[in-house]
Amino acid sequence: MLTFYFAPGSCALASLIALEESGLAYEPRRLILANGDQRQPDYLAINPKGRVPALVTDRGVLTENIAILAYIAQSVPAAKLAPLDDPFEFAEMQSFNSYIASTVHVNHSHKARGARWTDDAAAIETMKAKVPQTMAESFALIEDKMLKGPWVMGDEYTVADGYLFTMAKWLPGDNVDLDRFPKVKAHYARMLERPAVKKALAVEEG
Ligand SMILES: N[C@@H](CCC(=O)N[C@@H](CS)C(=O)NCC(=O)O)C(=O)O
Repeated sequence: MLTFYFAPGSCALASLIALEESGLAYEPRRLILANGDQRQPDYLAINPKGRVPALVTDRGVLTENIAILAYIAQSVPAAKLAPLDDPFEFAEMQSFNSYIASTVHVNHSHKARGARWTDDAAAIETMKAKVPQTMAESFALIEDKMLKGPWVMGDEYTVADGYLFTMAKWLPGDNVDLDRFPKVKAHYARMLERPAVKKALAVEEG
């Protein structure tokens, strides 16, 4: 049995959606980041990074959305959550997921986590102020060049869709209007119709 550690409102939603799409049995464990649950010794023993998500498997703990998403997709080929038989397409999907993890998510983190990069209070404010611009620039790129439609990879739904949905959900809080990106907005609405997404959002709510 898998155990999945997540926090409401976090990037862990991407992996939570994938778990629900896969049909894998898992036990959800909810952390509250604002309470510092992720820095408690019992959680650090599971994930020393002090971050969510973490997926406990019978072979060990997996962290990082990109790894967890690929693991879920490969564990349940019948769920068709990734182009498993095509190395190029699989790499394209991972390229999308890597852009989300290494650029979009990092843009967003400058709003509330500036202290990771500087102790200078003025610099933290400057970083915060830049978030609407960097998020909008990333989403313009996704809208114009990356989201093939109707799903990220084209006709086939993949784990990348839940990751895009998770980032798009953050846009209002980052002061970016989703209406600026009609393809992303339509994708977001399409995602909300999926039973697995509804279930993941309900699990997140607790
Ligand atoms: N690259 C990691 C990022 C994980 C991450 O930063 N998670 C955030 C939530 S979105 C977190 O746990 N933050 C808690 C903290 O910084 O204390 C992934 O994609 O899994």
